[in-house]
Amino acid sequence: MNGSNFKAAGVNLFTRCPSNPIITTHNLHYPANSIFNAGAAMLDGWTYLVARVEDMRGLSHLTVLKSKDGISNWITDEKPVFLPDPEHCPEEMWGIEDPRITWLEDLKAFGIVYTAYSRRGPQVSLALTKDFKTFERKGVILPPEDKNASLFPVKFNDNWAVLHRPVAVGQDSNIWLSFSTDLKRWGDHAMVLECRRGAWWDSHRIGACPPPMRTDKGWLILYHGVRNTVSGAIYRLGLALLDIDDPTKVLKRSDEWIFGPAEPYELIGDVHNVVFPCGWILDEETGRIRLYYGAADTSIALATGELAEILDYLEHCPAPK
Ligand code: BMA
Repeated sequence: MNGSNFKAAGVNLFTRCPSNPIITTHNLHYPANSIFNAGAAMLDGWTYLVARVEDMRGLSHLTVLKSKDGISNWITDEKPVFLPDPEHCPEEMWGIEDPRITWLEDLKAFGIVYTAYSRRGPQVSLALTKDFKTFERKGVILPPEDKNASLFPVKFNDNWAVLHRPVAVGQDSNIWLSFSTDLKRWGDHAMVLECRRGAWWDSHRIGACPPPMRTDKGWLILYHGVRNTVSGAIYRLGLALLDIDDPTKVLKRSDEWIFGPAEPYELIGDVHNVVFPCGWILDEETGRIRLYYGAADTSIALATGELAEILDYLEHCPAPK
């Protein structure tokens, strides 16, 4: 295998939108510190983003934006529709963060898994919505410390499945998969992707990004990998492919990162050197993916890629040992 060719292919898989960052706090109707890490979905021909907004106290809530072309003319809710509710949900006391949205056909609703930042650390909560106006909280589904959850859109042998990233004290943090018949009680936990340690770009922590995308080659997984350096952490993105019937089986994993901080809005911000996608949308007709990512914990940016090229690249990646 010619590594340098694959690197070139990987680097070119996603192309940044020329008008990046496409969303900043200027899109909000109220003062805030930052808007970033947004889940994405299509509804009635509109692209919806559910974005994390950090207020001037440092606590985050979720706000909804929609756009016809998914790039410009965003219509932002006058007031945030999804605020933390620490009175009824004490686990949300330090805010709610990083939503990932999955259409759950069986329930005819979008499932949103998000980080509830509790006094005991981050944990994973679930809410359902049909219209991005009202949200039905389903409560905590995974206890602290856990985050970076994203739901599969379908059941496996009558079980829902979720990727998530529990933290083992004093150890690296890896991606796990858990199953549930009712979206409430989760079990059959299995680790699917592990940090590669040492000098690797994904040596310290890894976490699933947008929800798994069903393709004819398997479940396409985009994940962030963190490497700690003397000047801080670097968040980059890698790819994996899971078996379509048994997502505990990893078919492929990219050795190289395929996207990383390079532009000023990704290199410099509240947290430097971060690209952090929580949502992507596949246009079934064109095969083009729109990837929405938080840039340096400050703004929202967009990059596009071709599903066929991404799968072709993955086909040439090694199967994990
Ligand atoms: C992660 C999450 C993200 C954030 C990233 C970089 O742990 O908290 O929300 O974008 O760190 O700060």
